[in-house]
Amino acid sequence: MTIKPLIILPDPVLRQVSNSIETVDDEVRRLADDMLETMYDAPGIGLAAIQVGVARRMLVLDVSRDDEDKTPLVFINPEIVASSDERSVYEEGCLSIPDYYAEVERPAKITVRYVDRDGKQQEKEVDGLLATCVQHEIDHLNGVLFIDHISKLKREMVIRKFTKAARLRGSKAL
Ligand code: GNR
Ligand code: NI
Repeated sequence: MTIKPLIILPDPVLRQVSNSIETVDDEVRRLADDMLETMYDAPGIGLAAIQVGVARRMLVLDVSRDDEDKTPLVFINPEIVASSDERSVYEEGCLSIPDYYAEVERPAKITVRYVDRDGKQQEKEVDGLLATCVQHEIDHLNGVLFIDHISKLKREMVIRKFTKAARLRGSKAL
């Protein structure tokens, strides 16, 4: 297993729309394992393939608490097939936008249809932090970031700050 480098804002790769996965083969399962290792190392509670530069529709999640057993989840070609009218607000962060957090409102409960790592179609109703996280990750598969759900002023401030930081990194030839 391999920890892969994370793609950071404002890298345009994060705006790519990812491609559906035709068959769940060993290569796809290896990518899932690498993504889980990368997510646990970060540490984070979710990761979309595009965050490690792979434009394929797969995400991994683990929202278990530190005092609970690990619960790694792999969703391939996930689709939201139902959303509650009830909303919930969470303070979100993103491994591709390090150290920036903001409140985002999303449906509190969703039903997600996906293919699992054995290639079997599944459907799951999720709520709480897991529902927020699945929606955050599916956004990534569509080139959408959580800062797209906050005010334009805040979003432009964040993008400006990360663009400046990327320029500095470049000039130091790291
Ligand atoms: O680690 C993460 N934490 C988080 C917290 C609240 C809402 C969403 C997330 S996802 C994030 C990891 C990440 O960037 N996934 O794309
Ligand atoms: Ni993210």
